[in-house]
Amino acid sequence: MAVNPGVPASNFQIASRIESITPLGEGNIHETFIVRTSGVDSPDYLLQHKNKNVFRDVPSMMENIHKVSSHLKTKVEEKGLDPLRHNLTLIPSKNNSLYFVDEEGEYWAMCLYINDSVTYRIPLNSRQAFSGGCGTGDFHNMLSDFREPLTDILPGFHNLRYRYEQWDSVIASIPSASKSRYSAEIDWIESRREEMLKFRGLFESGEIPLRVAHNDAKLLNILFDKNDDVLCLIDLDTVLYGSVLYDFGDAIRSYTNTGEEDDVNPENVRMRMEYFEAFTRGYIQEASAFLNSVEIESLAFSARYITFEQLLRFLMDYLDGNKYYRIVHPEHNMQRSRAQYALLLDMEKHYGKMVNTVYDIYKQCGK
Ligand code: GN1
Ligand code: MG
Repeated sequence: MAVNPGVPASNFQIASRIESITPLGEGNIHETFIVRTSGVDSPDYLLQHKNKNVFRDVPSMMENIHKVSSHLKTKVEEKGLDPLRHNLTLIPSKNNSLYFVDEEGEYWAMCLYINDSVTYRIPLNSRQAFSGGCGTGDFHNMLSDFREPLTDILPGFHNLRYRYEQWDSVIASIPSASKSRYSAEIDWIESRREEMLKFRGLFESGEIPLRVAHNDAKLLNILFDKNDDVLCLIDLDTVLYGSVLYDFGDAIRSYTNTGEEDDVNPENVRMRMEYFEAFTRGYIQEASAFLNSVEIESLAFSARYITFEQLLRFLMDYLDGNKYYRIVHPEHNMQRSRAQYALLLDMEKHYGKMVNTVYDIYKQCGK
């Protein structure tokens, strides 16, 4: 949808004059703009047009973000760090709301743009993967004493039992010619049903506890500084009670991929064990203090679980007529799904090594 960000931008509490508004084209769901202001010392901002088709309760989403970022702000200040750089800062609207609704009923939100920060699609070196692990573990650690209620704005988001229900109804709704045409791809999903639902059982039994998670902890959602240290995790739209394994798994999916998430050529996509090792080392260093033994034992499988979930969701959206994700061309969701499938296959191949790596690192941490 073509939208005009000018009116919403001017409805937030920005002190200085707006100089330019330019699109930032990374997200699969929302539209994001960078709002530059005049004056050497005046900050810039990120403006987002929220996708209300995916996020049906934007007010509750913004309230969740507000609660979590306020908690993180206190933690960051306790460490003596600058919360304007080490945390996401929401900018209220002119009528003191966490969002602005335009004349067409579209929702907008704004946060501070953090200067001298970098995001990556693929890590440049192991040091970045290690830092990412520390940053993600630290994020979970800071939230481990968060006790406020959060509205579950995306019920079943990383719940594969729920995703299989959605999948079954999509498969039941498509013509049999499509089922034959995509039988190989459909088999990717069917052949893993049992193992994925068995793993799901660990969440359902409570052996894997409910904890606050980011739920979209891919590499692109981590801000690094120029020294490859993590500033903070961004894009908090999906912060919900869930499992830290969703974040660990999504991080491994994105950090270890040698290609793009939607690589045109699945041959480019492999799992890089070196980055798995580095991320895991950083993560365990920060998070071993509060993780239970089932969580530790499940770290390696969580990467397969989340990678599988992503390829299922991309494929399901493709078969369902591309209603959910933003796409650049009609085959885009299939291309994403194929690339993620290539990654899953390589993870399955390396799985034994992944399990041993987690075990060795955990032992070295003296736990
Ligand atoms: C979507 O829009 P973005 O990139 O923040 C999706 C995530 C996926 C991700 C894959 C609400 O996030 O679940 O992991 O694409 N967000 C939602 O890149 O579905
Ligand atoms: Mg997101």
